[in-house]
Amino acid sequence: MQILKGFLCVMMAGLFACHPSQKKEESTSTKPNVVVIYLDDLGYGDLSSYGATELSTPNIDALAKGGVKFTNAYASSATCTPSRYALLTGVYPWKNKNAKILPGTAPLIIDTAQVTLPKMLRSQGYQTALVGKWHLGLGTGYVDWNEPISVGPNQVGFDYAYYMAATQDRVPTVYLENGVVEGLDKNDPIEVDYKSNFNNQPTGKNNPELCDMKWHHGHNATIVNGIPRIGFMKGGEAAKWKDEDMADHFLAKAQSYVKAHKEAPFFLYYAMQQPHVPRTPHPRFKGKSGMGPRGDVILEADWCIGQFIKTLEEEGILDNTLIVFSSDNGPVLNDGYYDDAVEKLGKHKPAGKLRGGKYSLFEAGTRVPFITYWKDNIKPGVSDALVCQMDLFASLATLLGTEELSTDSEDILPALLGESKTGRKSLIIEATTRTALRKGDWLMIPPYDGVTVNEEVNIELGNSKSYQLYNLKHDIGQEHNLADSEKEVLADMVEEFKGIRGADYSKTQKLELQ
Ligand code: NG6
Ligand code: CA
Repeated sequence: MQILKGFLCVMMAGLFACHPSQKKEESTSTKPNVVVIYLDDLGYGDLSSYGATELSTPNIDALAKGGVKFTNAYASSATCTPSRYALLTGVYPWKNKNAKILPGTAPLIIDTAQVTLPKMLRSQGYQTALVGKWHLGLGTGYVDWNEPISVGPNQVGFDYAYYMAATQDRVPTVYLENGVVEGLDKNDPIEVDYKSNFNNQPTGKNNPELCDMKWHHGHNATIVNGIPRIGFMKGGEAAKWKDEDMADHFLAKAQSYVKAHKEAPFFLYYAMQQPHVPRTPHPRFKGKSGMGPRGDVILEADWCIGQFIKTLEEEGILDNTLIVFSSDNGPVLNDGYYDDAVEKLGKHKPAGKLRGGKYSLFEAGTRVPFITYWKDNIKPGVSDALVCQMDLFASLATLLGTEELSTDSEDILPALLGESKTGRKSLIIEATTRTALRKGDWLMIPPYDGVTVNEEVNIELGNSKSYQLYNLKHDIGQEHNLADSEKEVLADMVEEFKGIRGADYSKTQKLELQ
């Protein structure tokens, strides 16, 4: 169909104007490379291009200035695994009961038969790669870290994958390349367990004197590089990563990948680890933000992005590369370690004007920086179109002229290219299995019985025993619940929510609409 449309456009050129995104097909002789730069726990207010005054992020700001900066863009969830699941599959994460924060030993949660973003791109002639954080599970049950691991990223669409299994704060603290632990000494095998310790090895809980970084909550098991982690790990000494080098390490892998694959179109999912805990800036960045390690690693990430873009430029491929920048969920300060993130915050507001943070159904949980950049191909500007990371799948499929796929992903290509300010009409957002509906300017949160504040991280979760309804256009800080005064809007949204959530809707409801 798309090919036919393209053909007609060529035939009728000069007579009728084509739809702008169809014109794009003809004007771009080759398929653009696609790079998704995905940060971990970066908040809506953490970039100078998004209003931060206490931190300067010039390299990301340059993308925002030369591309489209979105102000109403969402990760599908307020935590990592579900957001990444949605990004890569185009499917709402609450449809998969396993799409929740995973331990390092969890099995792969993407079905190997499922269509995925990298598989779709591969079918269009792309080479596909992951560099960075995975956190979508590996293997089918028990994982032997000393043998090649199948299944993982390579079985769901990535030709090449260089990654950490879960998070920096979870064991195993090693890099994997295409399912094989890098640098492993076979005489020092790795064992990982999330329930019990190995032979009374030191832990954060029992041996605080061995920790260079102090844990606040969780994070009290095996100590690696002076940092207590989640989970127990034994062996694998030679393979362990150096936390302070991680940013440089992933950058070098991303750079060498693009240099080696620049001849054919490539898709690179560059999943950076900052500013997730433990925050371990390279010494070059230590103390540079005046805000402690959280600020320092944001500056480090910005520098890495600058270096990466320089590589695209030097290789002569920047103008044929579509870059999408975003974050997997909103910000958190104390996520389990004492690292001065709270104490040295000063006037900085990681969530900007938004309420809540990571783990929250309030806006700061899921509304994140989102930038599209494609030199000379995207009309720069600021867009308030409602978009979700999950929509990249259908939008890129349209860009490449393939058949539409039946997923939750919506084609918002004209918005992503800066040609239109129209995005989605509505979106379900999720925070640790609780869901809410965004529609137009409105956000409706159904009643949830749970605690209203997660005291450990000091973040409001968005729970209330009553319905909440906010007009985000006039009340971005979600201070005024209009559920009582805007009954029609509420009823309409509850109806739509029921339709989308189906049977799950009743399970999550504690109170009926009055
Ligand atoms: C939580 C961890 C938190 C972080 C998060 C995952 C504790 C107490 N907290 O369980 O530190 O690792 O999981 O973050 O262990 S995410 O960005 O990958 O979703
Ligand atoms: Ca995250």
